[in-house]
Amino acid sequence: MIGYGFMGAAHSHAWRSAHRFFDLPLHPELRTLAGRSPEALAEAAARYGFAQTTTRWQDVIEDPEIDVVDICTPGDTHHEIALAALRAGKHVLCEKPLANSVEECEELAAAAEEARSRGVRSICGFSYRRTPALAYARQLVADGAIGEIRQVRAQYLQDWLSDADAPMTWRLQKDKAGSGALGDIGAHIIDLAQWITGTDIEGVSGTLQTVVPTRPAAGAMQGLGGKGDTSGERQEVTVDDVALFSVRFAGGVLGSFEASRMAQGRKNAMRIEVSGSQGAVAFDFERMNELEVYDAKAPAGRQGFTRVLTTEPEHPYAAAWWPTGHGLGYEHTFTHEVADLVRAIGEESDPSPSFEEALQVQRVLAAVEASAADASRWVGLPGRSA
Ligand code: SOE
Repeated sequence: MIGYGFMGAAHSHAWRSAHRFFDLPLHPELRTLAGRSPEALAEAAARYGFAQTTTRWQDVIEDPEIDVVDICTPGDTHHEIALAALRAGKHVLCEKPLANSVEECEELAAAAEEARSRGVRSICGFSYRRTPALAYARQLVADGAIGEIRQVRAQYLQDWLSDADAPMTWRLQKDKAGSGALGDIGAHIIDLAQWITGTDIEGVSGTLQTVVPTRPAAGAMQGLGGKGDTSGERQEVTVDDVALFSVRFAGGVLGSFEASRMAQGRKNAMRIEVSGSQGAVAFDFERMNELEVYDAKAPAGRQGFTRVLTTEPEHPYAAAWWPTGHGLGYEHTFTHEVADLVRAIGEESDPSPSFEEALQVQRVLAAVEASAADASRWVGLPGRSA
């Protein structure tokens, strides 16, 4: 594994636990953790259960004992590491977004396709696909339970940047992260909307805003957010805080999307609602063990969204865990991701989302940025500037 921050912790937990809950053809062993700071690395490796550490990620690629490389670093490093891993014949799990540009993603998708012919598997970490309620929503939509899809609404709302003095982090630097709320969390809802509806987005119109243009250069990050040192230097934020965009799916269905890390009170409100001709499904990650299902055919007077608890053996992934009604958490989505990848490696099948699917997400991100850069599309009201 390369990287040991928030995602490193989530992924390690998944690698440790997947085969203890799911029947998998192979059992992972955590061999090497790579990162930059030797002290932090040693502590993380001990905590996460890795046998050894290195400050050279290339050591992981060169080690013949290593079968899988898991990339948990900022986006600007994904392209180089993933390419090297695929070329060396390692299976790859790469965090989202796959890379920081369409060109890099195209190269990675082509390399993954070539590696596939050598039996090498790759997957991009859009982990929310493995939320039981969302996997169930996809099943319902595919089974025709809501009829023909008419409209999609998606939001990913967080508030960890609401405090203007929250400190600078790599997630606020374009050269490291590629974009802001758009690529960090908007990418998740783009992937989910396409996956749940089974339809690609083919056109967008969007706008981006950086609400807080500078932040304290130093400070104590507490997971996400935290408090910056207001007595010292402030650094420029080079990404968006808020992304709003409309999309058109292939076939003409419209969708509205919002990604924000400024949405006070919304901690991890990743929401998606799909309206169809016969009903609807609606989800909010802050209530991740529930899916709201609406049946338009219900008798008049008994209509309304039904709260389905997706903790039952009938729901995707849930049977591997706890007895009826005992819910799951954020970390389980990663465990499911790893379980699916390990099964695919053992069974020689292709896991998803593939790098090709991640490339399609990147194309949507790039299209939103291109649209947002073209201010001429804004129409001012009479006497007002757009
Ligand atoms: C930060 O906004 C973040 O950690 C994202 O990078 C993750 O992809 C998401 O799962 C939680 O929020």
